[in-house]
Amino acid sequence: MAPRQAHDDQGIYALGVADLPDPLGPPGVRHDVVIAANRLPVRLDGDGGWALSPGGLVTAMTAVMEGRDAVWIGWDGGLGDAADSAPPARFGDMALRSVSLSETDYADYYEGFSNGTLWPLYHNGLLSTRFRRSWWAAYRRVNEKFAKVAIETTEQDGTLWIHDYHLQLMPAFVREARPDIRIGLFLHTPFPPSQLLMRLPWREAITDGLLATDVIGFQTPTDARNFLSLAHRMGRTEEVMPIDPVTEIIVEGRRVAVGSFPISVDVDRIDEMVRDPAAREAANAFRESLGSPKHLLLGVDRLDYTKGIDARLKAFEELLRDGTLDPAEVAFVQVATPSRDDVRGYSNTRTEIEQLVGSINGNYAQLGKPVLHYLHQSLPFEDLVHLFLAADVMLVTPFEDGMNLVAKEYIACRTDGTGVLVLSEFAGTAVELHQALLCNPFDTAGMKRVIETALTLPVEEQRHRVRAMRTHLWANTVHDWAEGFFRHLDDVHPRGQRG
Ligand code: GDG
Repeated sequence: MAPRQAHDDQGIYALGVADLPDPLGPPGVRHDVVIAANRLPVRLDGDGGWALSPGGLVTAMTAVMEGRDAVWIGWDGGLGDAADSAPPARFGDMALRSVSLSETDYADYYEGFSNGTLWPLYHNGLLSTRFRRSWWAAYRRVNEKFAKVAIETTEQDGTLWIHDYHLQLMPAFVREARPDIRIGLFLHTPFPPSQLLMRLPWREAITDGLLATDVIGFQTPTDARNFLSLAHRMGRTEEVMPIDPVTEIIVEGRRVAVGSFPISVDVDRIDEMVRDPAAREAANAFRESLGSPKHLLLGVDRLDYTKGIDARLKAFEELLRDGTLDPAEVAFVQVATPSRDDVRGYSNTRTEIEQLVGSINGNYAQLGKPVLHYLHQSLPFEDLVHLFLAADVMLVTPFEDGMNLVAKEYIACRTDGTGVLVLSEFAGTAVELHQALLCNPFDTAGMKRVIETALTLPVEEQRHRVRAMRTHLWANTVHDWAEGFFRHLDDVHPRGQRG
């Protein structure tokens, strides 16, 4: 098959395979299930060892890969050939294969195209989106690099599950060289309306990259519809067959399934942690250490401008200012996990948030008793569980979020049925957890009213809502999510059918 050509505003980019290795690549250890994501799931801890990284993708995938013959391909976080940063060959059940990045790759592919172009564009252009041709060239180059490793690592008729917006061209490179591989891609971010995506000078190549998969998974039906509308506008869909819950399209005579596969959490693991009596004791001790406030509010997010941390702090500040909240009765804990520190825009977000924290405590704390406890740190997951157990009200207020696992983790921790989840309408989670108190993070007055309602919600009403959300979570776990995805791959591209 001739390499597909994709236009951009500077000419033609060939998504060809001229430089790719022979179909099965050089001999080596091959795996049945290959995960590809920008980063390996581990990072150096402070003591020179390796630990699991925080973040939604890692949390979900480590849960579902337990006990499988899987390898994870990703960047190890080092630049150039720094041997001291080489990750172990295995971590837990999973083999690791690193992809190395040069400083230019990092600046142009990661900071540039992935986080300066795609991340803001896919979050409705929240921070100004920049389009640079050198970033695009690096994005292509690094996607090709990942593809080469996947081609070498995946066994005949094996499964390659690619994750997220960093690697949307990778399927096209892999498909050209290894049509036997069953390729799935799951996008953890939202997928924007085609009207917004059409601004991207390389929209054809991104569309074709995604269409080279067998299954493309999105977080919500809206994201899937947005992609289908783009593919239609690009004239790529030969036939469209809605087969609930996916839509199958025919692309160059090949079936591709496009659907919504809402990601979830490992509820049984969380339940086990919560039912340990030591967890309840830790939560109580934590609450006492804050002076046993009448109301404890909590926010847990990666420090990212999409998460709406500033919006919720402004609402909290106004509630204190207008006397609705009494600083003697309330405590707010905000964990803002360090993230993408060196990407443009993130340090401004951090500065803004920290100024708000200073101003709120400056005005409303008492000596030795802050009203707002702010941690710019990554905590062990056990500590997060204790916080979820201790908090009366969980504030999840992103401006735009693919899903938001924190909201689901909070509900999974509330074994006694109490607690209130205040949830942005613009998180994918809001499509599923209807019993949360929904808010619009762009509307400060509205958000204040919702927080007030949350603080006065009768316990019976809390239980009614939390129980309904727990029932939904137990019927839709992270394992169900992964199995659903694999099932569709088996259906669209049965093992051994091509190649
Ligand atoms: C993307 C999409 C989508 C957070 N701080 C710490 C920590 N975490 C864990 C949480 C949770 C995860 O990280 C964050 O979940 P989010 O859903 O907010 O995810 P993002 O990182 O934005 O990632 C998002 C997700 O992918 C999954 O598809 O939901 O929409 O943007 O699990 O508990 N974990 C630990 N320490 C921390 O300080 N251990």
